[in-house]
Amino acid sequence: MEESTDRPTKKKVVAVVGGGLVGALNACFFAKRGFDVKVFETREDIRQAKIVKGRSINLALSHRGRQALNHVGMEDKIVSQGIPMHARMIHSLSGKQSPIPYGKKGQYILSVDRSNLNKELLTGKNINRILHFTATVLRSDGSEEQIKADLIVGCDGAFSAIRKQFLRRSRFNYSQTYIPHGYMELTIPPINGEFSMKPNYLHIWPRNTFMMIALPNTDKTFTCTLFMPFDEFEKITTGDEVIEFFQKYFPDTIPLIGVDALKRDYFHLPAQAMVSVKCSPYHIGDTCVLMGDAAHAVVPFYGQGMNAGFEDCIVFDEILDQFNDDFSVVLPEYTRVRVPDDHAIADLAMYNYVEMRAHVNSKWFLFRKHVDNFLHFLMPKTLVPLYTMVTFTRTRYHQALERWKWQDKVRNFWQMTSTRGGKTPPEHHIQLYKHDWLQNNRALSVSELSAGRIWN
Ligand code: EGU
Repeated sequence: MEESTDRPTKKKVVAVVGGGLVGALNACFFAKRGFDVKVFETREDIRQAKIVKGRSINLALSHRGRQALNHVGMEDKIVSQGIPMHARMIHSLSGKQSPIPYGKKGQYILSVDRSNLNKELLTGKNINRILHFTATVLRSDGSEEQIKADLIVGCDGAFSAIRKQFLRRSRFNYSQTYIPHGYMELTIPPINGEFSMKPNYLHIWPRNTFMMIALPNTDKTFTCTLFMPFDEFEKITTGDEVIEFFQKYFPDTIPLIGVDALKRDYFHLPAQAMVSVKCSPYHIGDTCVLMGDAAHAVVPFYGQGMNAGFEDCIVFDEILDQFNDDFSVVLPEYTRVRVPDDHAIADLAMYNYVEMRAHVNSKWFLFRKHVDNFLHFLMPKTLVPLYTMVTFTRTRYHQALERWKWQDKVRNFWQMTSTRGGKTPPEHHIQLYKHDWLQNNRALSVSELSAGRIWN
């Protein structure tokens, strides 16, 4: 609600630092609320750039991200440019392919092109009148161009310059963890102008420590992402060794990528690092707030990095509504509400990394997902797979994490009773168990999960 008597003339200025995915989306959100938005970006304007380097090429857009796009009227456009993935396609070592649906019929995630999405967000009709691209860095000492803003929104990624200012302050918590794995992107070209594998799937080659996934692109290529420990990347030094490695772990992909392309592209770029960042609070006073990777970089093993960052924008927008754009109340409330959820998705992604690396081959992956889907089929209200809550709902991440902890106990209980020769317990047993557990509500701390070890 506009209190036109209090501030009738001047629009509040919001400086969004970072013109990446979250910065550009945030600009749309703030413009829609009637703020005077200025976007600062040190890289060249990607709307004119030919090659955009760094960061992964395609991303999995799911419910949370779509909801955020919907708030700024861009969901339909972006969805129409994405490729639906209704299921995973698990590739075994022998080349056998097995699909596992993501959800019920009609539930799917989308493969979207990062640079296309970024361009669309920067040219969205919501922000064309306020976009202020500049090659100067926003510096606290004002040594470059100076602007006065009522609010600074740091959306400048995992290595945020804005967050660096937070680090100098008392009582700011910060941790960052590099995982031992790196990733490398390779391309599967089309064959005779057509996709060379089934397009509407997220293709996965789970091989414990080594893992590859492939997402479809609109130009009928697939972008493969190979995940493996840096020391393994370094062991491979010649083209022949690359082929030998692929022959051993991903033989069915050699003809798809092509021997020559593989030998060449493997050495094109070094493997990229993955970092997980947690911090709190997300704000300073009533003037500065962090969102997206600047607040919480996550490892990519839940496909939620962009989705979580986009959901930050919705949450902030909802709190602005609730407190009439009063930044002195909105900023602390945003920290209070959002930190537990962003920390939870950072933990879940790290946990999935640890789990996949430890014992996820194709058989195990198929088995686990089928068990989850079957239990969900038996008790749709009680046992919801974690990835379903994360991917297809806006269940708060910290609640999804809590629920998953007791569901795991329920499953163990069920497995225990059934291996003792008992039948599947009737659902009220499960309900009782859940009730008891909720009564005790002594949640496992994250450090008790194996992901916790990575943090310490
Ligand atoms: C990793 C890198 C399959 C894009 C996690 C699933 C990912 C993506 C999974 C990347 C996996 C892993 C989920 C989605 C998605 C699965 C998910 C992972 C997209 C638990 C471009 N992950 N990713 N989980 O369920 O919830 O299919 O870089 F291999 S989408 Cl690691 Cl849903």
